[in-house]
Amino acid sequence: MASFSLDRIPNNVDLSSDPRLQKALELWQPNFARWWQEMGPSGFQQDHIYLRTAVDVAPGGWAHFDFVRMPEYRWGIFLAPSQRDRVIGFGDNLGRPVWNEVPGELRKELRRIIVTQGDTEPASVEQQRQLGQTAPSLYDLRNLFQVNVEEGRHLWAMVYLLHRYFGRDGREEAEEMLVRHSGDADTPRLLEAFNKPIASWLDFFCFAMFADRDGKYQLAALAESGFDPLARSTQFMLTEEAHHLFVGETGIGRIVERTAELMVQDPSEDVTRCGGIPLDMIQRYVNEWFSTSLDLFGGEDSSNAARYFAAGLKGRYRECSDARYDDHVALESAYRLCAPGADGALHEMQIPMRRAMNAILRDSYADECRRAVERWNVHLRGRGIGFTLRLPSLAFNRRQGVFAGMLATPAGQPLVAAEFDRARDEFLPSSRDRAYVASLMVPVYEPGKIAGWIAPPRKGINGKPPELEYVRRASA
Ligand code: BYC
Ligand code: FE
Ligand code: FE
Repeated sequence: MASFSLDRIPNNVDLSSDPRLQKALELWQPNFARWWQEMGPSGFQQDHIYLRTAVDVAPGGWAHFDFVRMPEYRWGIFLAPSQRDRVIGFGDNLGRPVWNEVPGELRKELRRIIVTQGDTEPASVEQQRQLGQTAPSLYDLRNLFQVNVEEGRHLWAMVYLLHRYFGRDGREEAEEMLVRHSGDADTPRLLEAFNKPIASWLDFFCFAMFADRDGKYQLAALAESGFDPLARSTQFMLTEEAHHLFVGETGIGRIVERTAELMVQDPSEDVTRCGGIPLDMIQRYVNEWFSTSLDLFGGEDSSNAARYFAAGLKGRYRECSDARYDDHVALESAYRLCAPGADGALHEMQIPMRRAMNAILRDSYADECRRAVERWNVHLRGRGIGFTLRLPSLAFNRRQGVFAGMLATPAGQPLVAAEFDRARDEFLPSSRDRAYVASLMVPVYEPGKIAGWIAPPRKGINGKPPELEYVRRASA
């Protein structure tokens, strides 16, 4: 492997002027390279893949597309341009200048936010490690790797902040990012969704649709943080995130389209007989990944979230950038929280607004998810199909927050354990569903060809045709 030089890191943070930081990153980089080889995409490392690389932050020209081998991808460090005289937009420090160094009294909180964010990025790469072996097309294979290298860059973004602003403990945290592994019994990733297997492409598309979208909302909240380097770093990460959400939403959309096509061709036939994924099965995967992703918002009633808001570290979705909130202090108001009471039924109660910040961010997220699901339903209705895909209730299948441990139907109806056990396989992917989906996962690596369970993409990447050879196999 070519010896590593910081010149190879595209950056706009003037890395070369900070020898201490440079040295720290030079020590970390070989560990990252080793991690990528051992835990990153299995196979394909010698192939030439049509990838986008971030090379700048200018809106029109931030990305460069070319065929590259993944180990030679140039993981860069970019901050969005600083805004002059930017002030904190919410909480107790409202109107004060943003911080360019870590305030001592917020060090612990900031470190925790950055570490939690950073941990998810390599975790997702680990979870998706085997998917290249069963890609439905070269177009999809390329999209998988695009997402993977960009999650790698997001790790670099958080590691840069740790190295630059947190000294010795930041460097230790950066090391830990490569020591914890998704699903590891002793050193798992920090958040539950990032320890679950992503076993099939249906899981992958659901993950990109729902978990990456949590990423969008968390990053958007951090993009308005009073700690300016975090705000500028996450702002730029959001530009890449849009593609990840596109991969998820259009991935599920294309499966829905293919299933609809099979249903219209032969209305009396079970689509599994012609290799399609039935809509009720897709619904169960949606139930699973939406509920898992809701857990990523943390507790609905959270003193941590109240502290982050009070300090000006993390607000609501577009807290400062649009007009949806008129009160950025949020000390006088309350949030109506629906939660299970002692009787097991759902009741509404009031909690102080600041403690509800996780719930409010989650509400914005769920609204956006609902709009996307509705786009799939428009397609089904257009085909004359009566089935409607739905997001499950906030109360369904939760492990975090007020609904944790409650048993409910996807519609939110409380159940006792025996009822839930009996109906479980109607709500969540069953072992039969998983075996069936797994049976469909056979690789299609011929340019322009597509697996039978998914419709082809409408467009290719970066204006190229869909049938371009997006991955040129080294040994094919
Ligand atoms: N799993 O007050 P609470 C992305 C813990 S995704 C396990 O309820 P808080 C991406 C919590 O740590 C975006 N543990 O919530 C997507 C706390 O523990 P302690 C990632 C959990 O603190 C796809 C306790 O429960 N970014 O980028 O407000 C591919 C009570 O906490 C979970 C961020 O998350 C869970 N799900 O935490 C690639 C942003 N939820 O302190 C990438 C940074 C909560 O009692 N993180 N706990 O030991 C945060 O802002 C917050 O830490 C959380 C919510 C959003 C996670
Ligand atoms: Fe990311
Ligand atoms: Fe992402």
